[in-house]
Amino acid sequence: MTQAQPLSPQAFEQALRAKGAYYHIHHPYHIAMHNGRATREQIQGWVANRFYYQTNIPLKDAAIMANCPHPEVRRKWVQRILDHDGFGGSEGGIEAWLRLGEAVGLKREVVESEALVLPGVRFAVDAYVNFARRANWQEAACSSLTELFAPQIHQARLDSWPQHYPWIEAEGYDYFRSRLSQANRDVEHGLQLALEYCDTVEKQQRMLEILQFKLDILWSMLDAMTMAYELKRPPYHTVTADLAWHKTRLV
Ligand code: AHQ
Repeated sequence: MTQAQPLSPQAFEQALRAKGAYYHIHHPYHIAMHNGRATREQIQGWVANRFYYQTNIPLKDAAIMANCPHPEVRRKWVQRILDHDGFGGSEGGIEAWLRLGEAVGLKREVVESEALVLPGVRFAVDAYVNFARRANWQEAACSSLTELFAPQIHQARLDSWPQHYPWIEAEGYDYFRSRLSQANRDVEHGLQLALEYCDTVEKQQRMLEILQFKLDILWSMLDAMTMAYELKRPPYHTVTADLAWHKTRLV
């Protein structure tokens, strides 16, 4: 039996891109938002829950930097933290997301409180941050490659939401616009790292599994939101109408 050979960089890139079939753009929650079938509560719930994902991206990226011994990589990677936290005169993506919250009718303090963050969303996001803390920096860096598919989803929102949801204030869309260029820049670096690092069959197969793990994170977040905001079955709904789940980071 001949030892399987690793895919060429071009073929491995195609294998990574083929994972786009599982991107959360295909999730029914996203399709409903795109087609104008989402209610105000479902949009608000999505914005309030995705805030937890956004605020954890800099923690994830800082964990990668903490594990990466190469200044030339860190010099590029640090930009991701600045994109979200802001720097100099630039407000950053987290502030832009809070403005998206206000644009969909949520008070800043309600979004910042994380009181609306569903347990399933918190678990999925925390799994991403904890993976970045424990995996080697190359694997953690390449887990961001779901962004191969992100420009399409941001553009889709910009193309469809304004006509479907005239009640959303236009300032709220700044975040999606900012990601169109930032995601493309991120992907260029992430893909270069992945194609350099994944030079064996084992590394290539493991990286495809890692990308599927990240796709599962994004899909599972929307599953939790579906239960709460579409099926009206938030955690403990048979016990109380209160937001009874835990709301703090415990480790
Ligand atoms: O707004 C998003 C973002 O800042 C990032 C960072 C990147 C990562 O490091 O994993 N992934 C990501 C994503 C963002 N937005 C998501 C969306 O649907 O709006 C897409 C998501 C991604 O594809 O991973």
